[in-house]
Amino acid sequence: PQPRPEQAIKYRQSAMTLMGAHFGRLNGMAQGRIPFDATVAADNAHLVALLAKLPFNSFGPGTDKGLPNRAKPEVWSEAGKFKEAVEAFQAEASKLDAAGKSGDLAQIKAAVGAVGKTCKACHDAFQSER
Ligand code: ASC
Repeated sequence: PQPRPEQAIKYRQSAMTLMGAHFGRLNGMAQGRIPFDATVAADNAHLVALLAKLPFNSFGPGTDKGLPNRAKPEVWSEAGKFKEAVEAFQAEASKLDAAGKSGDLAQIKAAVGAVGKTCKACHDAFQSER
């Protein structure tokens, strides 16, 4: 059975929160705000790639309401575009994992930038303002 809308919303929001935490550490290292540690970077990149698989099955029909959330109606009315945006993000998250495994800060920085663009593109199109 499908989870209730409130469970689906809570699930996807939780996954997004965790992605933000782990991506934030990489962003900090990419920007020099957090000292670069190749092992920590690799672990966080792997977690982002795993977490990237989680939230997007929880935008099923009827999950626009049930708990406060910022999904725009376009998630459902432009489902094909939403799927493309999700897949672009997931592809960049996989590349981030590979960059993390390389241990090379320049590669990690490039991959963090590319992932961040796909986060922002999807949020701009499909997430409403606070
Ligand atoms: C983050 C975060 C996002 C993205 C986005 C990148 O750390 O929480 O949504 O990066 O801001 O532009």
